[in-house]
Amino acid sequence: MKAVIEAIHKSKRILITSHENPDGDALGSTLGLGLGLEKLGKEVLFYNRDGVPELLTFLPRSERVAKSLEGAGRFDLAFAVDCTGTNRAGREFEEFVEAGNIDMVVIIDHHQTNSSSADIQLLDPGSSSTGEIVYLLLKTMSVEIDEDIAKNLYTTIVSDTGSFRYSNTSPVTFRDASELVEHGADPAEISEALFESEPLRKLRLMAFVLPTLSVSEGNRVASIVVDRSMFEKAGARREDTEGLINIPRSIKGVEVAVAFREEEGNGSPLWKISFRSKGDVDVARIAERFGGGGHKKAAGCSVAGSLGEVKLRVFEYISEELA
Ligand SMILES: [Mn+2]
Repeated sequence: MKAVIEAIHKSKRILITSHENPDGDALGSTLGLGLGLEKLGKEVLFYNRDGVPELLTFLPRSERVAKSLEGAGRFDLAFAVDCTGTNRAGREFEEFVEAGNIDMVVIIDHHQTNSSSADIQLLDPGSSSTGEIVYLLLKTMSVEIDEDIAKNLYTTIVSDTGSFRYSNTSPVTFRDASELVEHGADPAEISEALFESEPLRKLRLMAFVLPTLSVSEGNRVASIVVDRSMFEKAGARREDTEGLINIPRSIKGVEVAVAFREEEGNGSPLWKISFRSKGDVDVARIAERFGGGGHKKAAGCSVAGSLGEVKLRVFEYISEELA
């Protein structure tokens, strides 16, 4: 934390990015941190490879998030927030760093597994969200938390705790949320924006996904599949798969929920796999065996191959972890 604050004080131009296909924690942390740094007189550029999904355009100042780094210039400092490694921010960012456009890179993250791909890493697996760490950082620097910052940071917490339902919800989470509400975040407004503003095409996609639901290991494992044909039939976008894993996760007795999502591969099928754990199974360990990562309760990886093959391998590892 001290090193990060020192780096901020020494910097003028700061770039802030997050992981591709960003969620509420990724973008809320990006914006909350950047708006805070602007209060310290810093020049900030917000960047995300995939931009802002429709669902998150309610985040204050989200229109400032750039989708390209072309002509962005040089930066004294860059933050990759909610990232297990700088590679999570995408190829363009990595190349931008490699080209020498940034003097120092800092990762802020709450995931358990992390690659040491940055100059400084501010990590706390005990935090519910990256936003909680950003909030602590801003408070430590005595940044005045205004309504825009409060709304962004409150959203990070609500997103990553599933509205204070998951096991990462701690007394600190409630304290932080309470303070952010005092600073102007409106819980009802943010909940409606996050959970009751789904595009119709997402519900159409769910109608195709639901019949793929299957259970194994005596109902301890449940999975769903989202393939390309379902996307086409529903007119859905990639971002519409956000939260679909809650379907298998919601079943009584399920300890491990899995979602297989078909990606645009070069010829051969590629599956993006998300894992959620409701019990003691460490799903990061399963994801890591396929070159992915995450934390104990939520992790992901990508695996190439036919669905049948990929499922077989994944379920074998899950079975081992359950045993
Ligand atoms: Mn997060």
